[in-house]
Amino acid sequence: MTASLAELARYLPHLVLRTEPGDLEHYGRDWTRRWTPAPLAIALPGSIDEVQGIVRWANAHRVAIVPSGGRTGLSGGAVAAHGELVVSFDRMNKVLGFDAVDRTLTVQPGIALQAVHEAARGHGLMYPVDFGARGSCQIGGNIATNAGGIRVIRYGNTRQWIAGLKVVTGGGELLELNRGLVKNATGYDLRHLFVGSEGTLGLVVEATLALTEPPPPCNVMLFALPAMDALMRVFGECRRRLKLEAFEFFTDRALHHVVAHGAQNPFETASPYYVVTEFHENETEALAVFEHCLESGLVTDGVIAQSDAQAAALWKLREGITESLAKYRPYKNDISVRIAVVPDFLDAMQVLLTREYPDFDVVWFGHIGDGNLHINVVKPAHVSDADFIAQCETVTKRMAAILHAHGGSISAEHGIGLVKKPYLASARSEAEIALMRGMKRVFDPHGIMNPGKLFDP
Ligand code: 2HG
Ligand code: ZN
Repeated sequence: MTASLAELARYLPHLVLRTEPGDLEHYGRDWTRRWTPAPLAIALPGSIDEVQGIVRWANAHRVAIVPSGGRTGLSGGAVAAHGELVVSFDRMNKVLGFDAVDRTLTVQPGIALQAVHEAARGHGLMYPVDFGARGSCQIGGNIATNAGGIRVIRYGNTRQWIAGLKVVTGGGELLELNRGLVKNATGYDLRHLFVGSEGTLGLVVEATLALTEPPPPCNVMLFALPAMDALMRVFGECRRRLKLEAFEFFTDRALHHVVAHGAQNPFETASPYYVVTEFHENETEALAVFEHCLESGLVTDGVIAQSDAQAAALWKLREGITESLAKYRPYKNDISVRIAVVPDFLDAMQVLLTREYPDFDVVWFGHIGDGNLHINVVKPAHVSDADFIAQCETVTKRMAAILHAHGGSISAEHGIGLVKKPYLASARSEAEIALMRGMKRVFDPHGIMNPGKLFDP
């Protein structure tokens, strides 16, 4: 143990500190698996006081802090590869309170998203942000990245559900932001600055989440589509006639991987594109939409779930994609454009990717109803890791230029972290980035909070 760590242990005698190699490895990385973890130690605070104590100590010793949730991030935001102190919220994972009148749930940052869902359900309500990593990701990380997921189309991103936040800034102050108020016209809403700040301004130590009514029982339908240009037309039809909870797409390559990983393909013949959609209406209205799309040649096949088990099996085809690809450690892109621009943008992307990756396995899927596309590129066996990353980065640079031309964003919901840092300027102006740097200096005067993420120090 270094002298400064020994001092931290003396200063906060109840703080759990870990330095075993297995822990350094485990807590030093996220799902990107590109960087070798090398943190100084792992601190597992049990209270807000301990978090403040850690930040004070880190400022005094100029030790960098990497906040750590479930580490399911895909942009390297939770990577600790340079002797940082990882602050994990694994021990701060409780529900602190529920308010039936305000319909809010107050939680510690280390609670898993799924546990938030269960707690809300236990009160007859719903926390609507949802995505595949729900069992492992933590609410603090969701807030730090303004996580999106499969129900943004109806409920919006995490930001919309944050009624209040307690944060410890990089300077060590404890701020209580918005305190659950519905209306609060008192100047800058600092709460929203912390949502999506990727741990660069401070640490979220408590969150008050807004809850809502659960939807009526929903139906889940899977469509097979013959061509990419049918996608947005099917979306238009579904959005016009159905109250959508989700509208997600994936390609035949995605289906191939997810089926190889154990999911069931309900179709006998292959199609290039698929859509899974969930909506409030009954089967009759859904079948009318399906028949209209079939007659117009927009879809070639479809299945409507007849039970919860079948609905889950259809969802597995979409939600299982990331896990089915994990063993290849694919290069990931998470991009967005305005919904109106999606068709033009898809055309431009198809030209780029067909030209740049003629023989690569390129897997497209995502939240197409939000204009958010995930593009995973699998490394061919004959290409080295370094050449693969170099080629993907060249293509991403071109993609960033196309995005810029279409007014889009290089990161829709995964954050910038380390992976997308070189492309930040394609989505944010020089003036914006300068202001962001200035804000970091205000909240984190010694630059100890997640340095090197989002932009270079
Ligand atoms: C999803 O929508 C996640 O499933 C992960 O955002 C996307 O693995 C990915 O690229
Ligand atoms: Zn996603």
